[in-house]
Amino acid sequence: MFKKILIANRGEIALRIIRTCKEMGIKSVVVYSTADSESLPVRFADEAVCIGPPSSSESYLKIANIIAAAEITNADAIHPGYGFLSENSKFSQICEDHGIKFIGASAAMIDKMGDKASAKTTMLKAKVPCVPGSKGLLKNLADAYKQAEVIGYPVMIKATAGGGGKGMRVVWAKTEMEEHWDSARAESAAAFGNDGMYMEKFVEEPRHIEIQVAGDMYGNACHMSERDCSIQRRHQKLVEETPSPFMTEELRTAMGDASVKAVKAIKYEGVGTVEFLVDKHRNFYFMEMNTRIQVEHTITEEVINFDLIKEQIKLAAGEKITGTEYIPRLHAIQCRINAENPLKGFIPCPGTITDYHEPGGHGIRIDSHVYAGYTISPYYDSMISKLITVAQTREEAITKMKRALSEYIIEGKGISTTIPFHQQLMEDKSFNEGNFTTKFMETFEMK
Ligand code: MV4
Repeated sequence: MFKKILIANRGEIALRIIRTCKEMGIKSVVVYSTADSESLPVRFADEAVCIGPPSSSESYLKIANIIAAAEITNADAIHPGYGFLSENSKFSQICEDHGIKFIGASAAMIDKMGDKASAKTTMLKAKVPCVPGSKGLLKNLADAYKQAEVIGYPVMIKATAGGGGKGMRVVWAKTEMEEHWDSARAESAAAFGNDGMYMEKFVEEPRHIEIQVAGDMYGNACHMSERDCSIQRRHQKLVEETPSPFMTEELRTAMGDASVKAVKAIKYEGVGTVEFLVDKHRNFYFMEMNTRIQVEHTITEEVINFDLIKEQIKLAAGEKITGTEYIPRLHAIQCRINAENPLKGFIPCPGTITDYHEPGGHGIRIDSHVYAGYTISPYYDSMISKLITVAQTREEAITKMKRALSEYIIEGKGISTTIPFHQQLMEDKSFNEGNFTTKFMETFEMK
């Protein structure tokens, strides 16, 4: 097992990883920018190394500084958390070249799954269901027209280097193809330095359901059931829950089996997530695979009573997967509490928290790094807390969430949070009926 892990991240996930390190008897080192010198990760880690100024590109993304910090402190592994360098193949490779274990996927695996068209080809070969579409990349505009006739409109053109919705267009009819082809390619080239595009049938009003998976270096793999992440806005998730209210025993078995097949086919090592689109007929299609721990891993942990960060560390150290069958018997919901104003289009509003009180009691979990006096920096994402409730049923988890939200006090000059949004959502009829798709937030209106 590792003796010392360097955490190349900040905020709640850095704290989350430090906590598991302590429980495993592993020393922790956190790197931080000057904006985070007063942060809880810096206080709670065994060691802390300042790696640069507030700007991410000069600190949390600065590979040379992070490697230097790992060498100075003699860390034998690096945990990248989520975001930042967690799915950066160059960083994964540099860690390996320095004899430091990257607690995440190998460079080759990140590249294989990061190119969406190639990931899809790999999944098709493994017999994982995918949205009908082009075989590999589109050659040119003429090819796009030709493929769309075969697939049938509406179609979607997607950037192979994409993710988070960038470089993606719906094409409803052939008259729209040329403008979308041009603008999607320009956007992809600017965002990713890669304008490779592929095409799929457009799945209308899908749900976003993902499967938590794990694999070890001996070819064993398992899944840990699903998370429903359909409540999102501009590709930012706001609420996640498990089980999905749309799930059936049959669908869970099918999606779980497909995900395990995927993990085995690519010889995946570590914890990961296989994302699917699910249409109204409960057909499911592979969308992408995430090779990192995700923000919403918490709800899975709650329903199966299992530490996913611990599993991730154990798998990186060469241990076998702990189990092969996880049967969730509880319901968990996570609300992301962001420093954003839901009445003003969710604009970020950083500032200093002067008054802070967390809800507590039975079935409540809060993953957060903030405290009274904490300043939310404009340099990083605006998430301040993850509020998770766990109960026997979905109805009880919602009731508990309403109760917890009503107790949550986060105040400070200029600070608004997404708490009022979550309160309204928990009262929403469609949400309570489990009747929602990825389009839900497009029509949701704050009162
Ligand atoms: C789709 C789709 C409909 N049909 N693909 C959005 C992010 C990117 N990774 C894939 N995305 C989508 N791909 C086909 N063939 C709809 C989306 C989509 C979406 C997916 C999941 C969650 C929220 C979404 C919001 C808008 C579009």
